[in-house]
Amino acid sequence: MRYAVLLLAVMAISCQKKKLTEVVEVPLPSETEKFTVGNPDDVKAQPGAFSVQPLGYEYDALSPHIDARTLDIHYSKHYLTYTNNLNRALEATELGKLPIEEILKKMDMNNAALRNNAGGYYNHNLYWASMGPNKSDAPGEALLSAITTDFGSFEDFKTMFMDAAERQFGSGWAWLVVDKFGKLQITSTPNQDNPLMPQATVPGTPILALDVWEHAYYLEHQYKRRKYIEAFFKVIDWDKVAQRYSDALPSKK
Ligand code: MN3
Repeated sequence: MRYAVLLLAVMAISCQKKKLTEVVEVPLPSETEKFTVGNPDDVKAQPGAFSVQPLGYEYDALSPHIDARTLDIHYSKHYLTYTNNLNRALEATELGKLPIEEILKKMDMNNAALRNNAGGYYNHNLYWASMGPNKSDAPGEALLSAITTDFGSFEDFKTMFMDAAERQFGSGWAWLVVDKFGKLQITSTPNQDNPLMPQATVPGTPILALDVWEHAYYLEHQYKRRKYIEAFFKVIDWDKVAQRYSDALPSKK
């Protein structure tokens, strides 16, 4: 009898063990699990001072250089969150009536919520508008001529920009800006800072923006940031960059 009780106890314990093992062995999502690409037009910010800027192309339009899944998550999750948090940070202030560029120029750099989210909103707007499916390989005449004057050649510019993007430590951005003299400069900034903010190392009007946060490339390229930067160069919309260059020249202001 005592033996039977002991046997039951052993069975109960082994049963318990098996159950625990089963709980641990939850199958991980399969590598081949389908990701359904969404529609960028469905992304809407909560009511507030700023709306999401239309992406201007489908999530798969930049594929294979920028993959659809990365672009979908980047736009519909990360960017939407910056937009909603910016609106929240502007509640109960008068700042929301200003254009985003003016908010950035007046930034109180100690206001972390506004700094991160106003930067995150503006930077992504320019990033989306730096890319497009109808890209040309190089800028048109006026911008190409300025690039040649200020960097030596288009290839030199490309190398310098790619290096700045690659060397930005941790999360941040690489920029092509027009400074107050109308000269082109390359710079990079940490986190969601940008060249419009007070205390920028290289202040100026951004005309080309590259997001080098890991969320911009990790699914496709993992740690290989350089591969992502090379892919970005294949989808730059140089016509739009050239238009911003023209608008940013001091003579136009
Ligand atoms: Mn980003």
